[in-house]
Amino acid sequence: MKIMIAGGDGFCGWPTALYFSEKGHDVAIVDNLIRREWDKELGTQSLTPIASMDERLKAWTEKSGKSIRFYLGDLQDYEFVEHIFRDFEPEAFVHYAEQRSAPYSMIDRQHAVFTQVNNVVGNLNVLFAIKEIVPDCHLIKLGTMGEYGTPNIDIEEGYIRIVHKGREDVLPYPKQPFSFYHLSKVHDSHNIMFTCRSWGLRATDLNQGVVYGLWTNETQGDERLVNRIDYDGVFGTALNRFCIQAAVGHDLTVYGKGGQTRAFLDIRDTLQCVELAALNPADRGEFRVFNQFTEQFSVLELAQRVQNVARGMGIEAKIAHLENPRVEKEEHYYNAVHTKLLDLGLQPHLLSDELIQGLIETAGKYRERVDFDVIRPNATWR
Ligand code: NAD
Ligand code: USQ
Repeated sequence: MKIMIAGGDGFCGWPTALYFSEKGHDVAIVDNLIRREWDKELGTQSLTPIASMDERLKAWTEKSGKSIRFYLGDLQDYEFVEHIFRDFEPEAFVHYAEQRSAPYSMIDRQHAVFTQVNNVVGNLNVLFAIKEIVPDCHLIKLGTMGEYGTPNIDIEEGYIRIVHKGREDVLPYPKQPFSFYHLSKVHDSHNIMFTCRSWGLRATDLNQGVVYGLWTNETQGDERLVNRIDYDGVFGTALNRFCIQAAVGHDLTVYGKGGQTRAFLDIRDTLQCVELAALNPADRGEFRVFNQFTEQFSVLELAQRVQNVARGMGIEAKIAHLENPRVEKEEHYYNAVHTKLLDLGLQPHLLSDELIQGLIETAGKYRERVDFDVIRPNATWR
């Protein structure tokens, strides 16, 4: 399959590109490398040192004998988007290329506007390019479980059957997103749904939970292929952050009570889910929604789990309940359906103590790269 991975320099995109390439697909990466600029803006860096895109691709060819094409450019630039679609003619377009940090989108007006313009305009350009150039191409779009918020009823996969005043319909599930970033994903979902209905495009919206882990088969064994992993207060995410904090002797930063429950998955399952979506495409005109996660945890549960594993390694990690910088429920009902990917054959890697220990060990190896000053959250929702 000819598959284009937009955002292929990022945390999910890089291992996805290698995974598909290893399986023999014809892979092209699209990225404007802006994620590396956001690191500079925030005065932080990936815990792991990451090679330049040129070095990464050279190392992959040396290791695998396979090559991956790279298109450097911004999805907000329609001339560029038109060019890559005409040149590569993808059968599937995996769209990871967005500003994905909720705290980044909440820094100030400028960051909120940037996030929504970058994400919504980039996605719209992709939709127009598919319509004009490769109408049969399957759009596999990364959405987020955070589009739904935390309603006091079960979360369904994209749609809910509603009976109202004696009439019945299946409607898009209500959205109560957590941040301007999460809102950008809702806007994307609406635009994609509209174009499936109006233009007959085929699309799968993968409402992904928080991704943890680092290692995948293809990113191991050569320093130049190592994936990025974020630990800072803006791009770092809950479980990975806690493991890195434990390794370097920082308190585990639980926000508020820590009863916030979210959906989680291992990065190896991200690759599996995207592959399952690609191998089982949506029909023309279909806007398909999968909830992409394997388990639910509260933030405090995860911190306690990391604390226990660390203790077994001789590390005493303290849990600090910081004042919550976000506006979110700290105790709430949460039960999200996630059967569609399992039905397609997903074999989950459930969270294990070994994985947590592995992350703590990796963080220990790179501990001199950790800057304590960027760990605490500073973007506030209020
Ligand atoms: P990331 O920031 O590591 O990677 C995103 C990549 O997209 C970066 O390499 C960046 O340079 C590129 N990019 C951003 N805007 C671009 C543009 N306009 N044009 C071209 N390239 C652009 O993010 P990630 O963690 O790999 O997340 C990938 C996707 O998955 C995002 O859409 C995110 O919303 C979604 N997601 C991530 C998680 C998670 O826990 N990491 C969870 C759920 C959903
Ligand atoms: N949290 C803490 N301590 C921390 C970091 C986070 O208590 O040190 C809490 C947050 O308050 C929140 C929860 O953990 O309640 C999750 O926060 P997060 O930073 O791990 O993840 P989030 O902001 O939700 O965003 C991440 C990705 C985003 C993706 C989303 C999936 O950055 O791209 O869309 O996970 S979801 O959460 O399902 O929306």
